[in-house]
Amino acid sequence: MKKILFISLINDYLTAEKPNSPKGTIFLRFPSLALANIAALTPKNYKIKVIDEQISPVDFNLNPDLVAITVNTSVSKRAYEIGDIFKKKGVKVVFGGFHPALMPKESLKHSDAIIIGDAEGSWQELLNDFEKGRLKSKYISDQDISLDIKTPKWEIFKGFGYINTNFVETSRGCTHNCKFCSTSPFYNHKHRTRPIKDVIRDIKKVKSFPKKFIFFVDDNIICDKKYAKKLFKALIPLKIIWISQATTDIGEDEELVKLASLSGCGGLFLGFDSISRSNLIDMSKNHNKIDNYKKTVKLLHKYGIVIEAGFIFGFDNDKKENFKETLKFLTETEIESFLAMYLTPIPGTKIYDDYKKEKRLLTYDYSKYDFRHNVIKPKNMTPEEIYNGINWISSEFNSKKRMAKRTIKRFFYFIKNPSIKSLLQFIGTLAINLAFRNRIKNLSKDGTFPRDFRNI
Ligand code: B12
Repeated sequence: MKKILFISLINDYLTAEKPNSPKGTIFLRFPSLALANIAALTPKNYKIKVIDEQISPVDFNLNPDLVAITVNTSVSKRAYEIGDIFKKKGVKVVFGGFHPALMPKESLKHSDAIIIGDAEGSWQELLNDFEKGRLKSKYISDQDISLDIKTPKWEIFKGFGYINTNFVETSRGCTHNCKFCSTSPFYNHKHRTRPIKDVIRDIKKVKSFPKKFIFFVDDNIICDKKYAKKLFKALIPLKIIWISQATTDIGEDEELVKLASLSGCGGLFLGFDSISRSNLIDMSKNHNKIDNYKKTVKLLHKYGIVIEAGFIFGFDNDKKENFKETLKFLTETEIESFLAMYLTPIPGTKIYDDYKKEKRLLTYDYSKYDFRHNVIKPKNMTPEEIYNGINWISSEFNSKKRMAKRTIKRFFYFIKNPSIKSLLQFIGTLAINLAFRNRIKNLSKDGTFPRDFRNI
């Protein structure tokens, strides 16, 4: 029986939480759905062993026949190290995920084969070739095939102690073309949806408690609004509570928001990204209409949906003043949670090429390309100013006073509208706010939240 070693890695930022082990770190550990999917595609005559470096480091004394690693940009450096060591030992190494697809040449220097795109459709072919000793260097999956996905094999993570493995996909990709996003080029700017009956099948098979709580990992769950409405209608009888990610144009369609809420949507991560129109135009983020931002938040709140707002800083039109204006927007709209990220040109995207050409990249160390380090020279700020600005806005938003106000508001919402969903929203808001505060408290002592640009 051939042995395959599946590996999922952890980026520098998350690893940084380990040594001091702030309370709650365990809640931030999530399993790799990619590996659970690939395991479901692997024939029974293979023995699978899984290592997740969030839990234990790779054991190089293991002697697998094949090593398969899922690789995003910020973990690519570690993937290369591991690939090199196993290759030296004569073990075949395969990479899949965003980074090898976007940077194939570089990735192949540290692996024997890469899969570009979905594992579905290519993994079986790769294993056949491997058995015959004829591994090709590239396997490219067809982005036009329907999303006929098997139920993920969550059993491979037995004993790993993840709090929640209730991850389900309803679609892949996104048709928008925001210049800084790597999802769009990875999926050839296409969006594919799964048959709704398969989504329901997978929801019914999730393993973690509470089984009614689902994370839809789609990049943009409302990318195809017609499909989303059909899906939400079909979810209503299941009485689940779910969270996901969506674009801000959800606020332009009240019926969609209402159906999302009725189907159990408790919270959405929304990429507002900037409150500067010129930044959004520069980044081709045309679906974000600043004039509608407040209306969108109001509408989601009307239907009891909690918001995590994602904002990116470092765009060419960003000035120091943007931090204050953004905080004003967050305060006025009473958004529950906020994530500030550094503009990060992901290798393999157009914006990366532009920054490289303009000599505005401060480092080529991809472990810093995790949206938590500043890796660019901003146009209208110094690296120090952007660092201080992100620290300031994160600390202000997570001040004791603001945090208390937000959680008390959710508590009264729960009292007025008692339900499991509103209770979970209250607990969720409290937990996410405490987690952010905890990070700031624990990590800012050595300047690690957000990571000090001087460390790079
Ligand atoms: C869930 C999620 C997380 C979870 C991760 C859980 C985990 N252990 O994997 C959490 C919240 C922890 C997380 C953290 C981060 N994330 Co995240 N995350 C996602 C999200 C929303 C879904 C990922 C997912 O499960 N997709 C479904 C699976 C099935 O798809 P997949 O992983 O792409 O795998 C398919 C193919 O790529 C391929 N494949 C993948 N790996 C392999 C390996 C082999 C061997 C083979 C054959 C095939 C193969 O086959 C799979 C299909 O079956 C995506 C957005 C998205 N929709 O993709 C962002 C995304 C992956 N995350 C991203 C980022 C930036 C991060 C963070 C750096 C954020 C941060 N600042 O901390 C960290 C990095 C975490 C790390 N491991 O180091 C970016 C990655 C960009 C990039 N180019 O690297 C994405 C694309 C978001 C975005 N739009 O920018 N994330």
